[in-house]
Amino acid sequence: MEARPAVDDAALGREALAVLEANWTGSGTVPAPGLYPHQWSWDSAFVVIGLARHRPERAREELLSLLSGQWATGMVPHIVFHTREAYFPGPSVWRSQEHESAPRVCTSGLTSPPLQALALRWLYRHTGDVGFVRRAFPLLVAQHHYLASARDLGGAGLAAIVHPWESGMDDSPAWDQPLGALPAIGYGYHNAEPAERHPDSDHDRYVWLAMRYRDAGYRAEYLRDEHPFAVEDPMFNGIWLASCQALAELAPVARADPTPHAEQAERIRQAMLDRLWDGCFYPRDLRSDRLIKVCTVGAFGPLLDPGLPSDHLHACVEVLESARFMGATGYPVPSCEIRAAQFDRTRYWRGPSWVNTNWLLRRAADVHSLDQLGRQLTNGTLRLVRQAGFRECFDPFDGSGRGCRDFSWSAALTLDLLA
Ligand code: 9WN
Repeated sequence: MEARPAVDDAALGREALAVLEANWTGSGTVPAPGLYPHQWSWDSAFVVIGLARHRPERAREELLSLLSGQWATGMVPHIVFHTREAYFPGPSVWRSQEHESAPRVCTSGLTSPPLQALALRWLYRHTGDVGFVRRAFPLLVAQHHYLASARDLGGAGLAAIVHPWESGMDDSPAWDQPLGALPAIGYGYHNAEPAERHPDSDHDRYVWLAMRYRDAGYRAEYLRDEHPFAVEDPMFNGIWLASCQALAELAPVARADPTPHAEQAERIRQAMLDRLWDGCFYPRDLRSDRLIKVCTVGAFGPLLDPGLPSDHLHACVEVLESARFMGATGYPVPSCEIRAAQFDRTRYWRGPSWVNTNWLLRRAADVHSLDQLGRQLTNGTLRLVRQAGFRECFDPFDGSGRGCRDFSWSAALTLDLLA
């Protein structure tokens, strides 16, 4: 493990702000220099959350800059390309500009966990900026409307992801089953990626799926009737539910009616209980109509809901604290349960710990007043970044850093955890 000189809270906070300053391009914060040279949707929302208290003006710019990529359908894309930096798949693959509903700036054609309303609520909590809430609120209502209409592919009130990239957890073992059901593909889209990221076979499938959707004109009917990958994911929907509740809370500020947002949250809760619960929350593969029975950190997304029934809450927390997850590793929270055959402490979303999922679970602990769990998550996460720096992810057993350095959400959420 790399040794770093001991840093106190104030110095760690200054380092975090310096990373975010360096990753600001003038039109958004990149997740990390080099590997991710554009603005990614949920990364950007985490940056807004981290900057809300310290640099509210920058946080507002960050959110508006992301929302400049919103499509007329309401869809907030998972990548907004503000600069011409090379990235694959870039604008020439997505071809967003061939679509009437696309914005002027180039974007991807997929979406990502809808964390923006929660981020807006965070910003409002720290700034009390009514004018900004009024400006951003309708855009987020449109985002939620898109999810409730174009993405309710199962017809039961949940939003389906149509690509592993939409989960934010690309190579999670949760997607092995639906990806394995795709035809054998040999497109040869080789990526010059380190082994701890995606093997070529997975990357081929990612690109193939994205291009099928593009070639179908990014149409909702195609997603419903033909697209071969459609999954109801508990983390995506848990975040959406939390964002619906944030819109309900912000509605009076925006002079809007909170009721539809509160009702939407209730629909999501009920549908997750009816469709994704089997002793723990699991993703549902809509194409095989089966639960995907591997327990990953995504299983804990519904904990973000203050209205989660107490039986379900206690069962989830028991799994989280058990030797399947936090109870066995020195650091919170492995991205896959460690007893699963697919667990791999070295590979991206198949084992390593991530600051963003730790932060989401810390938020869930706050929501349910689980103070000890909250402290464990906060202290464990701060220990990771103090020891290894603002890395992309971390070995859950020894805390060593993995992936990129100077990773924006690791820095941003550290600022929030330090507060
Ligand atoms: C594909 C930017 C993004 C994060 C995702 C993370 C990773 C991209 C990749 O990086 O995804 O979008 O190249 O694997 O999995 O959560 O938003 O940081």
